[in-house]
Amino acid sequence: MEMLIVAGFLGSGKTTLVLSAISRIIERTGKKVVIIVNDFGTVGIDGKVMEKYGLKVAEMASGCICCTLGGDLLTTIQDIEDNIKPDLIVIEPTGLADPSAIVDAMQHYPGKPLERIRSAVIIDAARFPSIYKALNRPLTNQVKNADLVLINKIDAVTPDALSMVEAELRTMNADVPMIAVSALNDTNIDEAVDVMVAS
Ligand SMILES: Nc1nc2c(ncn2[C@@H]2O[C@H](COP(=O)(O)OP(=O)(O)OP(=O)(O)O)[C@@H](O)[C@H]2O)c(=O)[nH]1
Ligand SMILES: [Mg+2]
Repeated sequence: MEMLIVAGFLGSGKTTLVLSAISRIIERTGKKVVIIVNDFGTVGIDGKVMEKYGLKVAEMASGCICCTLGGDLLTTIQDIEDNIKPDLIVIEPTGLADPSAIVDAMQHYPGKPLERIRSAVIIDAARFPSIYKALNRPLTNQVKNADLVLINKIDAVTPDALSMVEAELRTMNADVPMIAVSALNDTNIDEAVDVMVAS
């Protein structure tokens, strides 16, 4: 079993991205996928959507995965492993969760050790200037520890603004793959999936 953590601040487009990427991931890899989200946010994921994609959704009712670290998350994952036996678990934590906290928590996972844990961090290009100011530290931590950075909502910013975002993010992590996408318009999602499923 592998894990993909899709992190990013509130409203950055995590759910939209997961929904647009997931059918491609399944098509590309033939994997059995489970998604864990801890709230459905502004984008409705209902049973019908899930059925269409052949997916199962486990919702963590009790708030932030990052705050309830340990017990809840590990139990949920163990439950999923025992009952569904997926090849891949996709986790969408709440906004402030640092993916590395989930990676750390998984050190204590009592089930079979995961083959791989990867994290993609979604950055909201449209709100980047204000997030950069107000949440610089958690933002920097997320970007530093990411395996993939997706700059989202490029449909909503000018090319100049996008270049500025890219330049700032590069100072936080010089080597990470960085892809500018629009989850809403399905722009560059194939490229993002390439990195997500790369072996
Ligand atoms: N313009 C634009 N809007 C987007 C894009 N991706 C997502 N959105 C919008 O941004 C809002 C938040 O998207 P979500 O996918 O719910 O974001 P989220 O990160 O899952 O949000 P939370 O789970 O509430 O933190 C919605 O209104 C989306 O339609 C994009 O690429 N471009
Ligand atoms: Mg969401």
